[in-house]
Amino acid sequence: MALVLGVVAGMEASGRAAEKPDIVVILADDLGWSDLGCYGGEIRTPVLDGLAAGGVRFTQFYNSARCCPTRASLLSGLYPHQAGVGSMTSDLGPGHPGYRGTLQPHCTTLAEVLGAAGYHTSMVGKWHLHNREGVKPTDRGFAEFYGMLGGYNSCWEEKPFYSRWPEGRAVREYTSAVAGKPGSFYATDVFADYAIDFMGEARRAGRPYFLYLAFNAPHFPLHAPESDIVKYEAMYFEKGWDVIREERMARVKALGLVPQDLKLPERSEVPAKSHAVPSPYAGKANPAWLTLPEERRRDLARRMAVYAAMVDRMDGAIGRVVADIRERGRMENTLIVFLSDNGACWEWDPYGFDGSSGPKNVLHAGDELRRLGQPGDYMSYGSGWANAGNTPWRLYKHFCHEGGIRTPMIMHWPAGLKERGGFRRDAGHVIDLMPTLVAAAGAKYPEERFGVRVRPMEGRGLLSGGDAVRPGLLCFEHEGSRAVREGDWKLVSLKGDRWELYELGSDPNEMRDLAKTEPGRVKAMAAQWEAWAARCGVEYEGKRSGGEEVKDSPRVAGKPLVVRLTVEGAAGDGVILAQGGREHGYALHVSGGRVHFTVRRDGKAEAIAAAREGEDFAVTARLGADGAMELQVGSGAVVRGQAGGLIAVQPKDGLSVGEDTGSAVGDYAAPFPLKAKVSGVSVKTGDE
Ligand SMILES: [Ca+2]
Ligand SMILES: [Ca+2]
Repeated sequence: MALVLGVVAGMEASGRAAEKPDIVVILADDLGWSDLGCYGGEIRTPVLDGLAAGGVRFTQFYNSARCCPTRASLLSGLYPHQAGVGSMTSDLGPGHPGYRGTLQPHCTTLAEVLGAAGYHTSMVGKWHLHNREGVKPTDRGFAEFYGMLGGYNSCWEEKPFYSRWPEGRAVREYTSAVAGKPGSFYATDVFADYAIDFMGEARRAGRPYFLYLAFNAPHFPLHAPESDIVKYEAMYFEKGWDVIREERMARVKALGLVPQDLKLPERSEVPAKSHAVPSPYAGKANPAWLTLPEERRRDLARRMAVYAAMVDRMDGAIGRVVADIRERGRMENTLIVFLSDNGACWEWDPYGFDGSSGPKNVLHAGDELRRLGQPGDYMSYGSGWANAGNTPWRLYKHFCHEGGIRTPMIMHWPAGLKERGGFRRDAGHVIDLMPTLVAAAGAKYPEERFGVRVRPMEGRGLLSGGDAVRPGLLCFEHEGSRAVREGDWKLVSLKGDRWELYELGSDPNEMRDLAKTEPGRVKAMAAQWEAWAARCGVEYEGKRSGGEEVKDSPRVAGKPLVVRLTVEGAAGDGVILAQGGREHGYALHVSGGRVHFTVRRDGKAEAIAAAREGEDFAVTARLGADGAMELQVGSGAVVRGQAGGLIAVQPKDGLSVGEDTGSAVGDYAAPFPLKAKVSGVSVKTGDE
């Protein structure tokens, strides 16, 4: 009734729309599940702990595993691929509607919906949904923006990374004082300055406001003021990640966030399959803290201390925003939401990285340690600490296991929520924010946007709820990691791997894989995931025909090969699969109604071809130890040839499916893309 009055009766004497809450959505970047005090962490976060104590914490809330897809999903109320951001900001073209790298015309945003309901709309912080003309925050419903249009960069340098939109708006002076210097730039503090400005603008205009405050903390490069780092450095050196994991485990139980009989899993593995970098730890568990030499432990303790300082400082910035709301007497009727866009970041092994996200790591010692976190430095803290950050869940950001997708989630709204410090134990997802905010604001979700039909919301409102099992499915896919959850059952896989099955009610941290004992359930849930993927425009990477290069290409030098795959819907010509180019490599392509198998050695190509039947067919191609070539398409006869030997050198161009990246292996002009679905790709090397 109150909401109806707010919409229909319009304004109070003050000019303010009656009854509508102010709304602040706060997003952290790469924050682990148990980093906050109110989620079991040792990092000091009194402000967020206070919001949790006066509101509600969700124990099973999900994001979409990575920056861009979560932001697209949160803002649109759709699954990321539906919104056009199935991966990151690369645009794969109109043939790949789920992978356009930015929000598409057929989705709306929280800002557009709330703006249409009379809200003043502003955004401060990290956008990461592309900076092209026409897709910036101010093109997608936010009247004011200050922050970072891209994904990540220094917290210490404003130019060229941070900007104010619309163009021509005045740039303010900063209140932040770092190292005793007033007016200095530190992104987290400056975000609070702008947030307070924008809330003030809305009040002066007599309008309720929607503020989206998306911190780039604690994403790498890890940067924080020294005064905050020193609070943590000695403690992390003394305790290390093993003690921290145990302490967090005890606290998440004491807080009632997880079942009392839950066991702390082994340290998570350092994933090998998606590892861009050779590391001695790839495919193995993170090492025990005390097995590391003291110098390494000091280096890693400093890295974690900088990370903790970023979180600590972010809590302080949120504190300034909350204090401003409180001073105006608006805490009662302001809906504040806090969550993280993905789990803690493991890139790419236990030692972290320096310079950029890649293979370089520097062991800093002595006075050099003080440089970590300061202007000019660029580093991250690695998989050992990320594992502690996600306690008690497995794996990390990027993946669809719980450590990648489960986020802390706090809602605080005394006027609208019954909870005061309680929990919601039913599963939630970032797609739920749209229906929640639409309901809270008395807004209307549109059917059309500039004449384009808008897809219906995928989520469900969060203004009421409790312990009951969420009906329906929650589905996930990011760069080949997949999951589907129905009730307490969860089917999940790493990229290119088989499905794992868990019953999260009794096994929330995915320790007992039931896939072998419940094959029927695996099959049924896999079919549900496939149907969701087809409905939402997911192109599973193992199948994508868009021609993405496969990471960790097979080592083929000097080895016999067996390539197997299935092609579906091949209407024309193009490359099915290729590894290598003009010097060395092998490829399968379709041309003139035939499938060609090419092996190129030292620049010289040998090819054989077999007729295909129809648009769907399986292919098996072999290169034997003696250079013998075989090709079989569908149930046709095996065609034979002779390459003259094995491919002696590992090709420079990686394995690509659906096109030939770089230079061409076969007799065609690269990339020669194939319009078809290529699935079940297997490249076996060696004698088998
Ligand atoms: Ca992130
Ligand atoms: Ca190539």
